[in-house]
Amino acid sequence: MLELGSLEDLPEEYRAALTEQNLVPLWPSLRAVLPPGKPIPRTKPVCWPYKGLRPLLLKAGELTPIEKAERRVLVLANPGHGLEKMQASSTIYLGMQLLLPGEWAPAHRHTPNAVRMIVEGEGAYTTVNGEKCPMNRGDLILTPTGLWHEHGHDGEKPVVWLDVLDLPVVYYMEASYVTEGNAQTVSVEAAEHAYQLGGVVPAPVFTRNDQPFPMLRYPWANVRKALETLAVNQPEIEAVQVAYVNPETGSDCQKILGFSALMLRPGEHLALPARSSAMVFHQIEGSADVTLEGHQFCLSDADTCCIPGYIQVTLSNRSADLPAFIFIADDAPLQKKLGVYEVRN
Ligand code: GTQ
Repeated sequence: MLELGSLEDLPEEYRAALTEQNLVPLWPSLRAVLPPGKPIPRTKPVCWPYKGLRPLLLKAGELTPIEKAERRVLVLANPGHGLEKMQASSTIYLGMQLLLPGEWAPAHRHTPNAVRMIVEGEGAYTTVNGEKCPMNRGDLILTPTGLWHEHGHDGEKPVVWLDVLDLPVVYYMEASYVTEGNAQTVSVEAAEHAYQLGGVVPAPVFTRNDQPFPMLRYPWANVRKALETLAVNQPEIEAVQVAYVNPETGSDCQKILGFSALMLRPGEHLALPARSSAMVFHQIEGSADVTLEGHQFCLSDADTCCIPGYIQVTLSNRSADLPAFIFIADDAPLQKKLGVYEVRN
């Protein structure tokens, strides 16, 4: 590949004349924006062990009252992007949120989409568009773009959950903003029972459910059962993995980020092909090694890590006796819509 001219090759007064008219020569920067063969990601492989994070999050509970935080969150920031950017990858935002007994995080709605993966505690709930969703370990709760949401806690112990948002994308598009609201009236207790069974959906004669986000809570007990059933009934399947989808359409449950749950059978090593999308792994149960070029992360309960795209990764269950369960977030839905999604074998 030809070596291109640098900025310094150009006479100073020429460069000044360009700058004067808001013009930039492409060739000195061409290889940076179009590197040969594959991208040069800013996203670094990073792991955030829960053991290190938890005491600092609980300390934030002492240092900052909820009224002074609105959302009491420690952001899992990728140093490759600069910590101040508050990004795990180019598209994914991750935050660990703490709610103490009796606290309330007031209602708002915003353009970025969020999901919550519940990490610990009982008795908290998120109310999304009037639907009250209890928060228990491993549950996934959607708070999609534009829907009102607030968090409350009637339990006795701290509750912690992982927030996954497409905030970096929506912010980059200069489309990120929030609207404050009043406490919602609860109109329905979590309606996930309407979608108990794959393949059949509620179909009332007079109204079809045409909401863009019909299912807001995916209880872990159901997802875990689906994975275990899959493992038992399809022993030949390559990856015991289920995607969180919109039960009305079967497509990704949100438009920008995709979510799935993976079960590693006891002793299983699963080699994933290099894909163009960055990925986040969060350990729900058990423990697993995440191995990629030059890095190995050992994930145990509630640990979270992020890896860039275009890299092969192997997931290994560290136990020979017990399954390991991992929650996965990636930006494949966005990449597919934009036509840049790739799998390299
Ligand atoms: O709970 O609504 O981690 O609005 C970042 C922004 C959580 C939330 C975050 C948010 C929220």
